[in-house]
Amino acid sequence: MEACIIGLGYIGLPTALMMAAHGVKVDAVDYNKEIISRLQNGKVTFEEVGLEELFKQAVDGGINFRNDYPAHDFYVIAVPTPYIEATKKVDATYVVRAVESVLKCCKDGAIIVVESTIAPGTIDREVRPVVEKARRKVYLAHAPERIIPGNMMYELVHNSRTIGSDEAVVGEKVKEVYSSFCKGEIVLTDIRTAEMSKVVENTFRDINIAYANELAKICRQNGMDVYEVIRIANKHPRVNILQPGPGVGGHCISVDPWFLVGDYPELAKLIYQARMVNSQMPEFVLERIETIMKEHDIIDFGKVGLYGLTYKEDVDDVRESPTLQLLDVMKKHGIFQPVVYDPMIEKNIVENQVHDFNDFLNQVDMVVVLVGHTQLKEQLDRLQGKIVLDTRCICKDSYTL
Ligand code: SAJ
Repeated sequence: MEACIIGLGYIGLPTALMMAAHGVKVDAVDYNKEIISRLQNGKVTFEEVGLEELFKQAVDGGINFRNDYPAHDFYVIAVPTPYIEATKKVDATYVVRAVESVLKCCKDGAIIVVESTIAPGTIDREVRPVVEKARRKVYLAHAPERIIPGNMMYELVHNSRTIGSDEAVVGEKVKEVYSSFCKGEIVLTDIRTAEMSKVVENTFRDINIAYANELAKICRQNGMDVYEVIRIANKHPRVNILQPGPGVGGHCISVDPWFLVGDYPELAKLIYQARMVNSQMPEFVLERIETIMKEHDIIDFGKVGLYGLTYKEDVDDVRESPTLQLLDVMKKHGIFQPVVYDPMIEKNIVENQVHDFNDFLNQVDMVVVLVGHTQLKEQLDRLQGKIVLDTRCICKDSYTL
């Protein structure tokens, strides 16, 4: 079996490596020369448990990293699909460009699988016309990914997957390639259903988190412990409320629901409200910080430290991170930037960022825990003597949301 994976980001790279490690002959393509040269030099491009080990297996399996698009009969496109801020609709430009490039080099009868998350109907509206214009005989499919950063290696192998295609025989062919490594159930359906089910999954999670966040605000007003309330409610066999937090980040849950809002503004009311609740959490965190500062007569934001810059624990991804959202909110309010520290981030990406935990602790009187990295969980005693606002429920005897 052969496959060409296009776009070696958070999804494309592990997928390419997984296939190559399981006997598929893989060409792994990215137009970014820096990424390719890094991979060719034996270095992975982001941190994920088990990724380096998988990388070695893929190299042993003969994976080929390249900038150009080779002739193949099986392509997987895993490029970014941002949303357009003004319209809330999906921006499928990268997918369309990748398909255009594939159409110039692919073999007749090739299968082009789009893995990138797209709004329902995107393939019909934006990809098919490109194929028709090129007058090439190719088959389209959609195989949205489901893996969660932090547990990618396990989930790539064990999660169930969905494959949407126009003809069952194409779906079977795609299934055969994914079955090289995927032990989960592979469900075949049509393209629109596959597009919709992916967006629906992430929207479900966003709505559930919004419920937890709204409960946090209600409980705060009434002086109740939201974590205890949720813990008890979840004892009900059909209740499973998620956890409140400082906001929802990452490139999936904070983005995909917008695709439905953008396409169905009159219908997607609940989805819109959930997005608003979650995106207003940084404002709520700021209010909590200010209340606690007042209680302790802290007037200088330079004495406040934000722990965590990534969008969630133990990843090095800062896309749409609640901390960055909070810093934006602070800037809007004209607040001097507090000290920021994240053990997972080596580069300087914000002002007043320090790179040493001791430095961080020495500079601040108050610590706002925005991400529950294992690094902190393993040494919570280091926070002793600090005023702590814990938005992730990992510390005892601290202020909470
Ligand atoms: N969060 C909370 N409370 C919770 C759970 C999460 O505030 O109880 C926050 C996190 O801190 C983070 C954000 O939500 O800021 C999203 O994190 P996440 O761990 O829920 O999800 P992602 O974005 O890392 O991955 C999601 C997953 N989707 C679902 O669980 C339905 C993953 O399976 C998808 O593959 C991924 O989106 C994707 O790429 O679409």
